[in-house]
Amino acid sequence: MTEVLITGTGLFTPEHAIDNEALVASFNAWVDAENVRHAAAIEAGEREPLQHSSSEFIVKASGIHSRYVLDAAGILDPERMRPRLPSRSNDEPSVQCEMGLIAARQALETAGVAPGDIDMVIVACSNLERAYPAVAVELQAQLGTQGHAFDMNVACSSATFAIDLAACAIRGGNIRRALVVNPEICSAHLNFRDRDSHFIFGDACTAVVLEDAELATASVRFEILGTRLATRFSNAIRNNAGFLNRVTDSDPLASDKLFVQEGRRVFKEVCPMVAALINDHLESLGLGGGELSRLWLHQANHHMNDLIARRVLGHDPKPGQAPIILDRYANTSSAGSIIAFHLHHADLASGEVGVVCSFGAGYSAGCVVVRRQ
Ligand code: CO8
Repeated sequence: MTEVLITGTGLFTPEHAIDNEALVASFNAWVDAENVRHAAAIEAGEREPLQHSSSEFIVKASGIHSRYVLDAAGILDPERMRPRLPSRSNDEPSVQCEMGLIAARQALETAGVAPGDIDMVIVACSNLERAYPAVAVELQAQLGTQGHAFDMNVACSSATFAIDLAACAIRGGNIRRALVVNPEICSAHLNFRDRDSHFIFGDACTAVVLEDAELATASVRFEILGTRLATRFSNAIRNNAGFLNRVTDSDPLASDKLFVQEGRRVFKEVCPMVAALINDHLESLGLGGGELSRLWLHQANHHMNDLIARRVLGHDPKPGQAPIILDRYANTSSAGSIIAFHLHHADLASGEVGVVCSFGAGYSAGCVVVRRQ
């Protein structure tokens, strides 16, 4: 069977960072102004006062200290509380294409692959800035890749689902090289006025080059031993923004058109689902958790990753065995596990095995088992 390798990865990190203190200060300023505005109703018992957020809670509950965003000023302005991205003409590159170009060029350079040698581009992420033409086709034109390109969305699992698809296309002989790109602008779909979730997300873009092993020239390469995907329907993470909003006459600015979740339920339901997926997948490959050198897990919550790592490894992860990047990046949706891989793979020795695993809305979970060559 054709061997498929990951030969390059890339990462675009936005210039602006917001730490918890700055985010909480802006949120609390908005809360105070709202409570003053509704003082009479609060006094009359007709309305509950809004509560402050706190950095201590955010760190304790999630492990997040900071996040990168495309625009900090708009988010931190208590009068606005959403990023301000200038609109672009149809003749300018789209924002996600621009982020994708930076990550993709880095991944191609690492792999030692020219854009013209890529047969397929998949832009896979939680939110796409338009319905069509596909961002992937725009990226294909900007990069100068061959073949075909398309967009896909499996929320936080978009990257691993796209890696599975690309690996299958290479194994099947339809293509020989693929580029997977994950431009996540989570800040545009986050409700910065929701105390339960205003701290959760950040922006980033990752890229991965996959090749038929016969063509690969990169010095650092990981063989894909297998991929496995799982989905189970749940409303616990939901976003009702969509093209029907216009015709159903629903309020396009209502909070259900942004990210909404029941965080505790997600935690309880997703952790066992993910641990079972990884363990079953490893078993089918004749491997056990004890043989894993690294777990590059989805980056939503530190406690979630600790719990999943324990269930897979059979013990607490050793330092560096399940790298955490959410402390600096927060949850970057599908980019998270790939950022962890990008920043923490080079030290693995030949023959060492690891798992890239993402999970999130849907529910969805994707597992990619790799071995350093
Ligand atoms: N500051 C202070 N206190 C707070 C705050 C705050 N900001 N928020 C809540 N509290 C309080 C609550 O009021 C509650 O108080 P009380 O006990 O008095 O009722 C207490 O803290 C505990 O609240 P929770 O039970 O909600 O807190 P948790 O410990 O469960 O932590 C988390 C909340 C961090 C959200 C946690 O539940 C979690 O991380 N869960 C998993 C979430 C997850 O993995 N989600 C996956 C999402 S990713 C995805 O698939 C989305 C893809 C789409 C991306 C789109 C981009 C926008």
